[in-house]
Amino acid sequence: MKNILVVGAGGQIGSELVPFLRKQYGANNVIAADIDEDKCKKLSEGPWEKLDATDGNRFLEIVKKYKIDTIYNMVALLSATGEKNPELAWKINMGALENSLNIAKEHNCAVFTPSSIGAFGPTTPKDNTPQDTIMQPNTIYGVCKVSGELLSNYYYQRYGVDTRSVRFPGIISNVTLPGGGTTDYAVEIYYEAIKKQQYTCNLQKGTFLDMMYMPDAVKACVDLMEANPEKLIHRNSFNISAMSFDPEMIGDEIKKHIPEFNMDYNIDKVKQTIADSWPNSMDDNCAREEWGWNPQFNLAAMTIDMLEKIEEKHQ
Ligand code: AKB
Repeated sequence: MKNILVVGAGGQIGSELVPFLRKQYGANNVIAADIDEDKCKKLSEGPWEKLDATDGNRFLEIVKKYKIDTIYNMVALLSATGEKNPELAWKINMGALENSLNIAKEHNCAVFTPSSIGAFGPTTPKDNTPQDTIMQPNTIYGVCKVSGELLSNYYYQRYGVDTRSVRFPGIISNVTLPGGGTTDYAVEIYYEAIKKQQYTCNLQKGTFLDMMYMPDAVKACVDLMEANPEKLIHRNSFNISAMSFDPEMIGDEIKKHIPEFNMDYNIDKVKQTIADSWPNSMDDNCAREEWGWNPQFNLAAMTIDMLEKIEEKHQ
């Protein structure tokens, strides 16, 4: 049985990854850690700890206390927030990763860290973006993600740390809202559609980006960590995608269920520039071949589920 630590457990992915892991490995074997104590308390059906992941001593104390053998490092300032404070983004994103890797090296832990479509940049091929290609991002978030991929591969090759990672697209979910991401519109649109039947989108028509529904995202983390290491040619990091759409397509899909839904546009220049530098759609065949990546939700299935779940919460 594994002893798992999820750092950044209160975030958009962490808050759904923790319950998913607890179902699989038992509530007491999955420790939720976050800098925000209130967010930890929402995950109190198992052990939790307040942790600033950039504090190496406290991080180590928790790893020793629970005899941790697997770390899911979900700590990150997202792309748009990162541009507001690049120094802080580097400090948090790289600090949490460095601590995860160094502690893993000393205490023989496996490490999962998400990378992102943000690791790509304007010189990357945009359509069917290959697994191995040009990576010259021009956001601090992307710089951290590429550095993180390289550092994780280095720790695997040099010290034998079992590091694994995926390049997540925009993640759509209905439990915890994302904050400060470029792809956040694709979550907000569902809430506003239910509340006001109206949404003002901050990315323009024709901005195609890869996306994924949360149940596929949390399953991807665990499937990769459970994959046979002999089959892994890549490690940090695998392209994975479930769908690619632009704002108009998601709006049209919502209209099928809420005919009075109306959408207009007010472009956020920072987010639009970031989105324009990212792929339209990634090729995720390496993930499919090396560890069986196979997403279940497309835009139509996700839209039905999102609207149902948000509707339930509003009743
Ligand atoms: C963001 O928009 O910053 C994130 C991501 C795609 O990594 N959702």
